Amino acid sequence: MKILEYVEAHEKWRGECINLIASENMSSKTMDRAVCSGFMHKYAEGWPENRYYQGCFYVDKAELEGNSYFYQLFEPEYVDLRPISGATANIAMFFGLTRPGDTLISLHTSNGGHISHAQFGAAGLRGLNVMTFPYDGEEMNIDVDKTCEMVRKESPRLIVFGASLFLFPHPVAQVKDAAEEVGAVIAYDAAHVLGLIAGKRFQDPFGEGAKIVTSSTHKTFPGPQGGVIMIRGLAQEQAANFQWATFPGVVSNHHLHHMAAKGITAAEMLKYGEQYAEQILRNAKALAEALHEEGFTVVAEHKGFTESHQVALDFKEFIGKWAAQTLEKANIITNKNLLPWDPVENSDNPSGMRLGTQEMTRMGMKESEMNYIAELFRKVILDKEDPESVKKEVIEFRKDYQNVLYSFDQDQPE
Ligand code: DSN
Repeated sequence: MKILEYVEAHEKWRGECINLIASENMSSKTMDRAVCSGFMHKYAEGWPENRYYQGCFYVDKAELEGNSYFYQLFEPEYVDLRPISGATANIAMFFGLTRPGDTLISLHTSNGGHISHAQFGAAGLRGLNVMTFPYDGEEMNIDVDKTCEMVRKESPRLIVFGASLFLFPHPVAQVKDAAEEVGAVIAYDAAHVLGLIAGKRFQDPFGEGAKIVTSSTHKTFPGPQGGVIMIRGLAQEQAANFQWATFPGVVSNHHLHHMAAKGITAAEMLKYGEQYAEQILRNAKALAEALHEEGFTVVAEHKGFTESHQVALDFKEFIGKWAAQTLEKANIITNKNLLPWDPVENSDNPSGMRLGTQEMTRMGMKESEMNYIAELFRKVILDKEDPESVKKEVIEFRKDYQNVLYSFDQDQPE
């Protein structure tokens, strides 16, 4: 049996890599302790202090305390840490708030929308009629006027903001009036930007008009793989349907170890979130500017490239796959990405690449390190240097960034 060897080899290799996948992060040792704990293999169906199983005395305390940190960070009226992924949270939302045949407006996957919002994903499985936001590729954002027109004409049940390619805040506040006129509920999938919202450095979805925020918990919010649902201002009947849809609808037993870890991460974000989010954004700007200086086409130059953790590169030819694979040989981990102007049939080999600074920021990198990373990109992609020789530089460089910052680890002895 070699599985443990593979796990250990993976940890060693990825610890020697520059990771720029925008949907990943590193957990603190404090959080790891909760994940690899006795909570992992126990049952607690139901609500804290109202369970279907005995033996939940400490689980209840952990869940209530974890919830309290989410209340402090995001100020919802109700929080539920039980969804086991962001997609599960979205499925609960679709079952709780819509019926088959209802119309949903969400972002097309070509424009960076998430698969769970798509006709071919969870929304379609619920039988929804999925319409997609009119999108402005130049602005890399939803077209407000055309969207308001669409909302007034189509009377959707649900409008879902949020994206996987997410450079700029979405126009939640600008669409709110049109949504209210037709009785549509605004939801916001914060998966990519939950940590930035926790750090008060992105938009405020509830303040701008969303009544539901769903999210995964392991991207800019550096928790365990998992999901969360929060609601504020939803009608009582809708809120009750929604809670039912979560449990017993799409979750039977939630993953107690991940629930505890989400709470620990929220406590870390209460203490360090603002500093962390600020540095993520500074690093994203610095990386975008440095890549531009090195000769790359960075998307949305006229808008300052980015206001999130992400940077998008446009190679101007269909080399996204080659670029990602070649960078991997140099121990630089990225993902190819479809850009709004790419033909959908090129999704396997698009012209773009999406980068995220959240993980390397958590490992202690700042603006000067972003400049160095841009140089490495130039060597591998533009100068076509041997990736194996760049890899040696990356391994050496990465040795100085091995501790998880903005976390309780820094408060504790090794
Ligand atoms: N597919 C993930 C991403 O990388 O953005 C979101 O679930």
